Amino acid sequence: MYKLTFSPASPYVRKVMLAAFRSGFDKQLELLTDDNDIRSQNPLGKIPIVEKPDGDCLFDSRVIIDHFNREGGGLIPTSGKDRDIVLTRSALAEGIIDASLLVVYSDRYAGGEVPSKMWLDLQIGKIDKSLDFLELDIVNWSDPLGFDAANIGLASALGYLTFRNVRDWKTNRPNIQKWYEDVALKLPGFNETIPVSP
Ligand SMILES: N[C@@H](CCC(=O)N[C@@H](CS)C(=O)NCC(=O)O)C(=O)O
Repeated sequence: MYKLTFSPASPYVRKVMLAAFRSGFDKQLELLTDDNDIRSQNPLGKIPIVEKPDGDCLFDSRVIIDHFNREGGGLIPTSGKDRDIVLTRSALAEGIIDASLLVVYSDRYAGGEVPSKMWLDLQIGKIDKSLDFLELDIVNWSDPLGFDAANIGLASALGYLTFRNVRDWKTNRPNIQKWYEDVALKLPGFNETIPVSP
């Protein structure tokens, strides 16, 4: 079995779980909810971490997804332009998640102070520009692998924006909305991984 540090709110954990569904690892995934030895394996203190059946630990979400892809396939093309495209789109989705988390953390870790508006504006600006870019680009996201790592990353990013109420990404973005509705219906594991508060 693969052991995964689980949090039902984490968009990075969600990415890993969706990748597990896509590459056939979901049946081999044991979800660990309590603090445990595996967490101490990442000195950065971040989740997700996966312990493989051989006892080795992997972090972060990109590394875990790369592992699932090598062992199960279906997430990242092996070579060529398609690989570059999927990895670049995945990086964009990851950047939206990173900026969203920084917005959430700027409040959570402000220690009672008012979070820096300059910092929040910087992060929100990254999210908005990415969404505007995607509204035009998403129509090109043909997906020969069927829900690759980029699609999974974006599904997780948009779900998190809504869950934490970071940004309204739907208004005036019909192309993203249409893509998301399709993903919500067809992406394996989508419903099982909808974020909830722990
Ligand atoms: N780049 C990492 C980011 C992971 C991350 O930031 N996870 C959050 C949970 S959603 C976390 O553990 N935060 C605690 C912290 O930053 O100390 C990945 O892709 O796995």
